[in-house]
Amino acid sequence: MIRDQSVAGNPSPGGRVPSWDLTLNFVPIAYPQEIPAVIQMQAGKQEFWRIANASADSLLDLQLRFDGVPQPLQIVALDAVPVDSQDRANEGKSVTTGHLLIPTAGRVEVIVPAPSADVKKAELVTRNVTTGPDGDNDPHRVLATIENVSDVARLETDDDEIQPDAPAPNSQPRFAGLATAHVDTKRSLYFSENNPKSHFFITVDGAKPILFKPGNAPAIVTTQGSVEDWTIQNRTLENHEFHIHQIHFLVLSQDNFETNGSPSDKAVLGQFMDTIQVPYWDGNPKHPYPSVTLRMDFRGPDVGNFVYHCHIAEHEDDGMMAIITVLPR
Ligand SMILES: [Cu+2]
Repeated sequence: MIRDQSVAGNPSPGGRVPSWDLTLNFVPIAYPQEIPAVIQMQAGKQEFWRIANASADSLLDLQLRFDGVPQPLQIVALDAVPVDSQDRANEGKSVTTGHLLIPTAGRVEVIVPAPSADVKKAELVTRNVTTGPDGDNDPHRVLATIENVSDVARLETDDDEIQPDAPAPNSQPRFAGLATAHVDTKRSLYFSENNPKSHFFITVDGAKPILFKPGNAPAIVTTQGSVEDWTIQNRTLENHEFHIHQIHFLVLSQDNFETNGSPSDKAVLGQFMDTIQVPYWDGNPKHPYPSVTLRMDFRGPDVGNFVYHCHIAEHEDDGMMAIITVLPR
């Protein structure tokens, strides 16, 4: 569980001073010493890790390094949904990556190898995340060092006891056929800020940007059963993390990321998530805004009013949130 907290002594921003200190399972990794947590593992074993970025504002780019060499992270699930098995078309195929960006509120489940006995330095790190000219400083940090132990003192689980839940009779798998479903509506939304940046907005293109208030009228009204494609642009000079309550979306594309200096994240393409980063625009008027296109699935049981927002707490608290109404079928 990775969280964040104020940096002690209020150092001036920039350089390698982070905007926020991180904690790993409540072990503070505090600037300037930044003493990492310790994870004990048994050589030759693999472990299942469930990781949450429960920080308010910090973005993570996790990597496991043995003597400096990135190790494979076998992603089993993103945002609590198993990868590549949502339609039950195939069985539990993991997605392997060398590192993974986890937005604020993002969750990932991974299988990781333990270091062998001859590894001298094994570390779980968050790599530097470039958040844009107006963004926070999320520098490289070692979150944990991994200690090789012969006997891990912990609750061991007997694999034989793990039984998958049987599907309910006649149940439709969540997200079934979403990739090929009829799309009822396409919408464009965008993140923006006023200048100097103290107000933050998420707006349906063409509408007037307004700060979030709980009593606002819904910005979007749709009907249960519908499938919609939303393109969400970032028109600001810092990263934002799009999140919607109640539903997941299928990640269709990530556009103009590289043009503006951010990598797109191939591990999440085609997966079902509820939180995704839209990286910063570099301010060059010749560069199109970075955007993601997401297939929104309103075919489930959830109706009524709920919200979508940037999950960087400072941004949502300063207005970057809006209401959607899903009318009953
Ligand atoms: Cu934001």
